[in-house]
Amino acid sequence: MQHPIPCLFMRGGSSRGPFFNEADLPADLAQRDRVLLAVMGSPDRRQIDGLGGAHPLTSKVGIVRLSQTPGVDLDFLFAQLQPDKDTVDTTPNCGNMLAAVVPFALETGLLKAQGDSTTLRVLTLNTDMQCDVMVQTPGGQVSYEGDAGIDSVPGTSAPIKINFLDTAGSVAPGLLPTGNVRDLIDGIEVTCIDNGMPLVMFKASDVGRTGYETVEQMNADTELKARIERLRIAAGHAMKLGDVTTKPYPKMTLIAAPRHGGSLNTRSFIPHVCHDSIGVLAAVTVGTACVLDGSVTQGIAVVPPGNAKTISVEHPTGEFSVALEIDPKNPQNVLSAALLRTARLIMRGEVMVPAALYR
Ligand code: NQM
Repeated sequence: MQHPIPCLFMRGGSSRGPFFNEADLPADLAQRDRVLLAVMGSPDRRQIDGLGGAHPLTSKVGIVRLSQTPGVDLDFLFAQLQPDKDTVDTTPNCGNMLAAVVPFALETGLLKAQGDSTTLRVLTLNTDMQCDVMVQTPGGQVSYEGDAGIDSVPGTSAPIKINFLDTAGSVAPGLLPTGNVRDLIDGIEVTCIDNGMPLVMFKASDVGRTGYETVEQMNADTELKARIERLRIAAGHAMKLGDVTTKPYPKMTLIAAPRHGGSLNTRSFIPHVCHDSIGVLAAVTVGTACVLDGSVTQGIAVVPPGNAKTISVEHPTGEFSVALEIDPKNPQNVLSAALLRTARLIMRGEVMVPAALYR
């Protein structure tokens, strides 16, 4: 006997995974996590017995419900699973999966479209972060057709605009959790920063790399991975995140001068696999570091003038533009960040898990 669970399988930005209405999952969290592991087929490197795609970016789950918070429409809980581990981590955010939350709510009738476009306020429960998400809804239906392209996703689709309202100190205690804009940790100059995603940023040249290596070269570089894991563990303590050995954060970001007219070149480890592009809130956090005096980006990043800045974060498959609004009274204070994503409903139906999980 198997147990069916209603589910939409969706791409959100450059991530993908099953989305659930919270009411369709067990209320008991330990049981819910066992169910999610079965849904994805973890732990198993290939996730052969589930929906997971054998990569952290395709080992993600979205859980949605109507919000009870005044002024907020929807609550979103993001769960990061790993192909080969039995962990279900709901601590950090995912700005990519977030892009599919409003389409999910409209597709499943949780809420109704407002006109040709629909803007809803979403609270990400992982870090208590609010944002406004605007999707195209011509004729009251979610549209997935359009000319918005995002790097590392083939083709184009309808644009989804996300405006983040409060991102500082999402998981770490504050924007600069060590209290400094720059630290020397394990012999390397780093900026430890969290404007939506805890990151440790450092110059690729400080670990003997150019920063322009391919994803394949980065993933095959066991010496580099061991070096940055040592740095990550030390930085985790400095960022007051405790022992991060088994945690999916902080992510590690190698930086170098831009090469394609952007603001900064990056290679992002999430945290043990090199990202094909860069996470949404990782890009917001990198952009924020670019405007902070004294960060490790200084002297490398090309930052446009003015209080409304677009920071173009170069990554292995293109660039990610983040529009930052800077506090005119304090140029070190980023007030909000806006960006463009796309999403697509891939499949709707029921995912089957062993009935024994419900006994
Ligand atoms: O930073 C990858 C992704 C992410 C997370 C990761 C994300 C974000 O690309 O907001 O989107 O850093 O694990 O989906």
